[in-house]
Amino acid sequence: MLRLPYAQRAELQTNAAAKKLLQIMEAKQSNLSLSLDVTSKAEALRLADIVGPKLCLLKTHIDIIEDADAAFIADLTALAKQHNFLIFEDRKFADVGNTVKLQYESGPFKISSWADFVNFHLLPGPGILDGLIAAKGKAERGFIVLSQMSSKGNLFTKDYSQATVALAEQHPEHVIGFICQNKQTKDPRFLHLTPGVNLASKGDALGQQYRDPTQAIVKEGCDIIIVGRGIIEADNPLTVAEEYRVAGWDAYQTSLG
Ligand code: S5P
Repeated sequence: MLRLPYAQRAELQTNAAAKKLLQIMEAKQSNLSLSLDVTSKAEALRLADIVGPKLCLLKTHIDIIEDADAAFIADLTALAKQHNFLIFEDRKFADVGNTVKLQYESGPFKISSWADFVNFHLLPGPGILDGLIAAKGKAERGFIVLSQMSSKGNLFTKDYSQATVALAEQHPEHVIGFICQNKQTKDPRFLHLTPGVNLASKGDALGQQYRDPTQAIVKEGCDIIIVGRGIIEADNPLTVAEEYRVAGWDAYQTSLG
């Protein structure tokens, strides 16, 4: 499955945040996203600082950080600048457009003011994307639609996944790509971000399913690997993050042919 280099794909982008992400991927030789699934801001900032130089993208679940506050967001966005990565809040919005607009721009987290990317389910229909687009927030931001999931027994069907691709194709300036397990479209404008990646494990006791970076990128055609516990539970997160970065980059080089 041959692909265009990130630099060329950056040129095709009409979404400024996606263009920036592809430029960072090229500059840092990284298609690695860390899933920062820890519950204290001190641990989150410690990990983001250590592993940040290896990342193109940091994925957050802001609602699991017990002491999250405005200072945390300020510190995290400062680290993003310092280490040159973007931030993706994995909020998985799934409500009617007006509620999602409020969840995205209001409440304690004001996600639209700091996250470069957020993701959403298409389950409620296309009004959810209209709600996200209508929200106030960062000038440069993009939306990622969940087209598939990594978990055992999930209810995503082929038709549903195809509907998410059709939506993305109608809004390429807003929808920058997919959370998925394999390639959804050959259109090089869209990024395929894939969770369920681990070098040492095949899954967990709660339905997660893993494969390695080579499988995800070379065989399944994904672009960005999302890794959580594979890195954050390692004795040396920096060393292991570098292993994932190299594995992801080598797989990308292979996919270029
Ligand atoms: O299908 C999915 C979609 C997502 S965004 N499967 C997932 O696991 N995720 C997220 O990726 C999940 O919420 C978690 O934050 C991360 C995977 O973490 P890991 O520790 O299993 O690598």
